[in-house]
Amino acid sequence: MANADVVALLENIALALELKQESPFRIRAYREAARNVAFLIPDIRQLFAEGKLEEIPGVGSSIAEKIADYLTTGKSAYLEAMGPEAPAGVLELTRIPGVGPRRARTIYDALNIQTAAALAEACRQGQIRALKGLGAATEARILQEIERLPERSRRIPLGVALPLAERIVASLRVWPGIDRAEPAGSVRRCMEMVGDIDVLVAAKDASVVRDAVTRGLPFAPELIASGPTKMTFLAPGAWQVDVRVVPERSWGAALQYFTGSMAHNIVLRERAMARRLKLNEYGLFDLDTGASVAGRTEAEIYERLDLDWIPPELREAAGEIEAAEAGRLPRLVESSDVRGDFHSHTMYSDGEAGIEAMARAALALGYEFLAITDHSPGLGITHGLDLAKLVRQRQEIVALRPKLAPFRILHGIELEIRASGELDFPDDILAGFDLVTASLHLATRQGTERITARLLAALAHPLVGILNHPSGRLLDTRPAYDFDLDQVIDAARAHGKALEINGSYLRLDLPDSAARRARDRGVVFSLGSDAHSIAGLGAMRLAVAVARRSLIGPDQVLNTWSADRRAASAAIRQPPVPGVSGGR
Ligand code: DGT
Ligand code: CA
Ligand code: CA
Ligand code: ZN
Repeated sequence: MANADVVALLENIALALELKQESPFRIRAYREAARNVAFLIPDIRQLFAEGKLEEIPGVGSSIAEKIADYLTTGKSAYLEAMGPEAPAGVLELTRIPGVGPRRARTIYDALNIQTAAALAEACRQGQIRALKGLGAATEARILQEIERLPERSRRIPLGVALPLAERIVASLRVWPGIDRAEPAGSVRRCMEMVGDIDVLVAAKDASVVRDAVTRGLPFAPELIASGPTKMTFLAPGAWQVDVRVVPERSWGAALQYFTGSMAHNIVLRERAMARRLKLNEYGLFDLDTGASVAGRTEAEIYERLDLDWIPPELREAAGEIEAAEAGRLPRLVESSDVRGDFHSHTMYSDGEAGIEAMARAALALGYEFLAITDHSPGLGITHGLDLAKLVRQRQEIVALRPKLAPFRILHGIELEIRASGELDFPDDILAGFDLVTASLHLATRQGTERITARLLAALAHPLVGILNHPSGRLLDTRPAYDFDLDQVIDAARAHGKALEINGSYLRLDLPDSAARRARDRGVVFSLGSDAHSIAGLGAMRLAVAVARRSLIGPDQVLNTWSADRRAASAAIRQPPVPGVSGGR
């Protein structure tokens, strides 16, 4: 598996750089590239052959060069030049959330532990708490994370599963003899992590579908099982795909059934029984006569059960059926409501594209505006905007505006909330931005009170409008920091500030459960792609998906508001600061 080997190479380089205490910016770049390669759909050797390595998100010319060297020679001159490689065991241990390279090294050096299983055993015996810089609480957390490892590695992030599912159905739809193809299961429900990718196909003949799967996909699938109504294959990345074949007349019933969730379906089946009807994947039938009463479309099934059609994102038996019965399902925000993006990066910090390219890409998406929010310097010396870069960026944006009008480029900033709770720029500089968004990336283990206080201080600051990725969790790899969500929600509400729903497929933050809580308390949200490249702007749809699962309607989403309404909001409007003239 070339992709997995390249992931290991990039992780090894990151680890070597980290042990040498190199620039955090470079280390992070390798780590992000490794993650993106891990989630890559095509075979990386093919991309290399086509000269397309730099199209992988997070892979610039310098990382592409290292990958090319490795794919050509089977080894890495760059890695070898850094001296003897860290033992494989150290890298293995760093895969455990909460175990960084330093800790891995300490544990390896002291106890010669090289595997997660051996580390779990050492935790149980209380050997880890005795090591320098660790302790009983850390030991317990490490053990807990190791126990959750098998479950983690099996599931697929939505940001990988959704585009993959869509590529598959797009290829199947155009195959002769295939009438319809749609994603189903948890992908269609937009769960943040999915177990596998379910695809439903309507065709007269299952052998046609088998041909389409083996010959019509943009990659070579590894067929695991193939029967008359169901096929299972692995896509590159070893992601499992289930394809089910149904006749056209059962399409709606099958789509409803295979979308789930199981809990939602059970309630629906009981509802059918109460009406002397039987619901299954073939249709909705009269119990007495056996006659079919619905099944071609999903809508007619819900209608026949006296329900409004329920958006798939809500089908979790969590109150949606009662709401559909009462005609009270809320209108959910849609991608087409979104007028712009509040979170994006350019080459001025760690993005890959320039301002104009990003803005033109946003324009091509039909947006009215794009906020450029590069990092403030606190995240790493070479990384963020120093004052000189800030001035150049402002000049470039001001010069671009007339070229792109009426499209609007907002000069924003992703401002670090420092470990002390101070913000990374003084007020007179902040006052010059069109939009100030604040993030907490550093010192994330201070404990509930201090972390919460830092978040509250940022929300209370009159010049800060949006709190980015408020929980700090990384999907499947790092838990949220320890903070008081309810206090953050209340503060956002009280100050009229927005909480972000960050669509980066590595984050999805706020997560749906937390966003739902904030939604119920009337908070306004900003949706952000956190794009670091042109393609990254596409992550907006994941933010929309999380918002929909959280029952959020357009009225609670800043991105859907008119320019006048946006400008009047405390999340964007800059109150005048005495003695300072704003840059707008
Ligand atoms: P996942 O894959 O674990 O993220 O979750 P799902 O919901 O996609 O589950 P999956 O792939 O096992 O099945 C897809 C849908 O098919 C599921 O949501 C409901 C339906 N389904 C599958 N097996 C059964 C079953 O035995 N009974 C019922 N009622 N529904 C089923
Ligand atoms: Ca599934
Ligand atoms: Ca499945
Ligand atoms: Zn960002």
